Amino acid sequence: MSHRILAPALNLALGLSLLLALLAGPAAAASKVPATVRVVTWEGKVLLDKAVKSGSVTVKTSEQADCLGGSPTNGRQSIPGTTALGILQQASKKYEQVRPLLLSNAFDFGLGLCGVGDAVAGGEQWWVLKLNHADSTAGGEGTVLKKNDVVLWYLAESYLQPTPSELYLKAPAKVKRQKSTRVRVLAFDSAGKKKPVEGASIRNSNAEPTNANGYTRVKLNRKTKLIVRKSGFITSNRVVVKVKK
Ligand code: B12
Repeated sequence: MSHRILAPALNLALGLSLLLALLAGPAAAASKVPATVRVVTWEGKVLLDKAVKSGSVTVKTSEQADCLGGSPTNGRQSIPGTTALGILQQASKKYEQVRPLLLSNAFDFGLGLCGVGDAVAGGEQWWVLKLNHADSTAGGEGTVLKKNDVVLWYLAESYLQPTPSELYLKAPAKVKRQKSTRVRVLAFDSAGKKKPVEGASIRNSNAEPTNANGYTRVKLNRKTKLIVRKSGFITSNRVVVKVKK
């Protein structure tokens, strides 16, 4: 082939690869998926409840992560894609209260979570993973996330007891000052089936406990973080309600 024919072909190829590189830039950025990650303990402590964007990450494993048995070792492992463990690792870079993570590599089918900051599973305690309010059937790095998914890592008191249902507070993001506004409390069981919760009190409000359908009314006069705690349940999501005149 002569140079005269080759030159335009080369130019075209170069131009195309430049275009592809330009397109790949935003595509790579777009591969980060926004989702919510909650970290809650059986004592009702909320370590984190945030929207976080995450993608592929690298995590550290530790020989001290013995909560699931086996023989974990110190090491590093990359986790491709956006996963329930990846989002927790991403969050731990940003939020001090959820670092370091204590992870086990003792099993060939996946990584196990033993600790988040000071909350380390000891004795019968264990970290439960829920995706969109139902128990995940895979471990943290096998649980793949889609946009706006909700991940819950819950430190349960004992694997000998059933995991409590997860409280869920449904409230508007904005209300009118001192206007009585209806909110609802539901609870999701391990399979993700929801039911209204009666008799739940909403923290930071002077609302009556919820009725048999899970409803109550709140009146707020300033921006308020609402949350529901009830014995025998996993503490709810936090709803930040803004107040307008
Ligand atoms: C008992 C059990 C548990 C117990 C283990 C503690 C105990 N002292 O018994 C507890 C309740 C802690 C547990 C937790 C979880 N488990 Co489990 N568990 C089992 C089960 C039913 C039996 C394991 C066993 O005793 N094997 C016999 C012993 C001799 O073998 P072993 O290799 O030493 O067993 C150990 C490991 O299996 C380890 N282990 C148990 N579960 C998990 C999960 C992960 C991700 C890892 C890395 C290790 C691990 O703990 C066992 C006891 O030391 C298996 C199902 C099965 N039939 O294998 C599921 C199973 C292993 N668990 C599974 C899952 C998904 C989980 C959770 C992610 C559930 C959740 N939604 O939270 C969590 C782990 C979350 C985390 N912290 O990272 C899956 C793993 C699937 C996968 N490929 O990812 C399995 C296969 C069940 C299923 N869905 O089919 N589990």
